[in-house]
Amino acid sequence: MADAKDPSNAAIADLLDELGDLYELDGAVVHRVLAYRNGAKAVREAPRAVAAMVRAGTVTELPGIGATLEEKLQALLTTGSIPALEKLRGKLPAGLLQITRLPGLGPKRARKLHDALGVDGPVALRDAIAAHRVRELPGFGAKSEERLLAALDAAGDDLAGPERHRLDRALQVGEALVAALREVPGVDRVELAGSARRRADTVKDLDVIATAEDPAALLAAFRSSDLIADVERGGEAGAHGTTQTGIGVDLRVVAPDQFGNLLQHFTGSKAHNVAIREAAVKRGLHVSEYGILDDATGESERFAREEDVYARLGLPWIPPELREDRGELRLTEVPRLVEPGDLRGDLHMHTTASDGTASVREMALAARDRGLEYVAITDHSASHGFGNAVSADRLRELIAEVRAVDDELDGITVLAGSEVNIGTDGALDYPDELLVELDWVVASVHTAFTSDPTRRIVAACEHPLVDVIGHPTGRKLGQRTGYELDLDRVVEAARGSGTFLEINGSPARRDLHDVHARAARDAGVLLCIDSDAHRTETLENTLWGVMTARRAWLTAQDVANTRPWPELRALRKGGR
Ligand code: DGT
Ligand code: CA
Ligand code: CA
Ligand code: ZN
Repeated sequence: MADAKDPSNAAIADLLDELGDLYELDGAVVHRVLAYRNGAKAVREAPRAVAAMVRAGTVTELPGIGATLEEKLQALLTTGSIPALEKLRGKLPAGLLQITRLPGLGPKRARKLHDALGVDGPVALRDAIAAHRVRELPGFGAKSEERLLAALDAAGDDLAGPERHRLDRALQVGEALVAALREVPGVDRVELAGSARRRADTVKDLDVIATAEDPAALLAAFRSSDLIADVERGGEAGAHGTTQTGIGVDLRVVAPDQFGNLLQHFTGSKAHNVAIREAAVKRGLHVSEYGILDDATGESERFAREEDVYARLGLPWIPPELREDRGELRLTEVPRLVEPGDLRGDLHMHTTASDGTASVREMALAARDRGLEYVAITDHSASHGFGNAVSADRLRELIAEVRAVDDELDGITVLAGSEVNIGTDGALDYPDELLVELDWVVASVHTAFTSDPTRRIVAACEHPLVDVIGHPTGRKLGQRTGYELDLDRVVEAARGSGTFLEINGSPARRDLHDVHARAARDAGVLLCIDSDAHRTETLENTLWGVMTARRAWLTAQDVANTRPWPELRALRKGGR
């Protein structure tokens, strides 16, 4: 922690976001608004103290932070506030910002409500709706009132935003912290426990379990780590802090001979632990975080190794990803879960042809460097609406480009594909004569989420040239829950037609979700783990997909793209 009084990165990012929102409400030009949003994102994602960078004069090294933002941050650190922010806060009420985040409103319309009706927040908005005053404004109607009321109800206390953190962001700082603590002299073992170790989609806080000959040195290192913004409490046995990125950390220092018990306990999940205790009682054993008490002897046993905790209970060591009380205690032998190294291909990625940032050749080379045997280039079709629109003619050119790169490069097979939008009628963007030219077709819903997505996805499964459904539920962690989908019908359509379902590895998606992916596998559907990379760096997204697949109990056999391409090619239903 650089200086006890410095604001954390998360706090700075919130201020920049607020500035962006207030400027937008104030009607500022769009690039100004974006500058603050980009700056907020850069600060939020920076693992080390941004306040310290401002003091050192190096903050403009962060992408998206220029001289203007640097000046605002300097003011914040020297005076404790940003003058422009104070001015805007005086002009625009805080409640107005909250309601701009309601779906269907946004800054322009929120501003109209404010200026015409004096609406300054959620309470005033409810009153205005009840009095039917909103519908009188141009651009609003009775339907808007209904929708806004529903949005207010759905938002509840949560208008301010989500409190959980995406796993990738939690692991970025969690793993760096664990690595740093392991380096401290006098420290023996440090492990991440909790939901982060179970590779859940999101985590509330990080749990770190450690043993040390010199606990004081460990705690001192934790307090002074520049990954940690602030330590709220602490004693000899542990501490509770917050990372620069705004994630809580529970650090517990334990005796070496109990490390296994505590690691097991704090890895959870709670449901898994409850099930373990209930099963143990039947064997005359009482499990707690401190040890296992045997009724027969009255003796409590402690274990340094987690494997020995499970062995004492007559269980195989259960991989953390399975510890959700979903039947894992009935395993006599743990299946060999899929691993990153099992993936031979990646069948969903974008290039500059649509909304990616790298060329076909660059993506192929980067994939080869990562050890992949094959990739499919799957740019968006025309109706996707973002990036360059790939018309049918453009797709023909792109296929030729892919074939040329494939001929040129050794050591990687480059396949021509597309991520085709599923229209509201369930139809695809390209004619069948063109789709049949492709090696791989991903079909996804990107538009009109409320317009019967189940029927559309079922129709896509039944299309003979569709190989896989991309990000089947459309969820975005912390942003939207996904379309209202009848997953049983989708799984049944996929099984009946021989269509694969994707586990999209983007850490914001991880879609299918683990529970659904497991149901799909149990029904006999093969899953594809894809990166959906839009740049060469995010080819590593398949790692998050593998984590989801492991939580879904999948083996390499259950994942289509662990096979060599000739074998997978023969499994496609298309028969082309
Ligand atoms: P989260 O919400 O993402 O932080 O999820 P966890 O699983 O990391 O939950 P957390 O941090 O509240 O607690 C860490 C672990 O400690 C949890 O997975 C199991 C264990 N634990 C916590 N509270 C209880 C409890 O009341 N009973 C039992 N049996 N275990 C608990
Ligand atoms: Ca936790
Ligand atoms: Ca915790
Ligand atoms: Zn997509």
